[in-house]
Amino acid sequence: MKIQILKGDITKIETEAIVNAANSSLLGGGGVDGAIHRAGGIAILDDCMKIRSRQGKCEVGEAVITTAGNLPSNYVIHTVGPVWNGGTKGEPEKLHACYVNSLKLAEEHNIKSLAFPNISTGIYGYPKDLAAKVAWEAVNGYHSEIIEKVIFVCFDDENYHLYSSLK
Ligand code: AR6
Repeated sequence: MKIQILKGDITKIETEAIVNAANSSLLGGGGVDGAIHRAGGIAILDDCMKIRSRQGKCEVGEAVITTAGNLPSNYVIHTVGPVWNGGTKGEPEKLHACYVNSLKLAEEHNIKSLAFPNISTGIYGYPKDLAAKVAWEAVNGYHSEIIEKVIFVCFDDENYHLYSSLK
């Protein structure tokens, strides 16, 4: 599995799937979630609502998959990161689970390439340096026969520099 680091907007990335840093409602929000729903259009929300009526909300650390609507990718994997609450409320384990469960779901759909945003490091307030380590360990430590490429898409300079120094 090749790991790449890019600086940019995840809605422009052409991997088979992109990952969304969603919230448990799955009904959209700000940050990267807002950008993905805006660029992908109503088809994403329609799929999210179907998932809601099937299983209810999405728990922290879990992941679900929808169409990508008008985006260049085929799928959006929505995962719910933890809100930072000092670091002793299971935040690292939950963040790790976001990455691993997204990778598992990608494999189930035979997805060979996917792109992650820096989950929880915006509105949810997870310290960027700690989140980058968790993300890197989770993805780098995951061995897949199916996934060929993972891109970490960093939107801000701080995350881009942190990821670049981890690699
Ligand atoms: N492409 C890539 N990364 C982005 C983009 C983009 N277009 N826009 C922002 N980021 P956040 P969270 C980065 O706040 O902390 C939403 O309202 C941003 O710089 O989007 O997991 C949800 O509905 C940051 O590094 O997600 C939830 O309620 C990273 O994406 C809540 O925010 C994550 O920031 C989730 O909070």
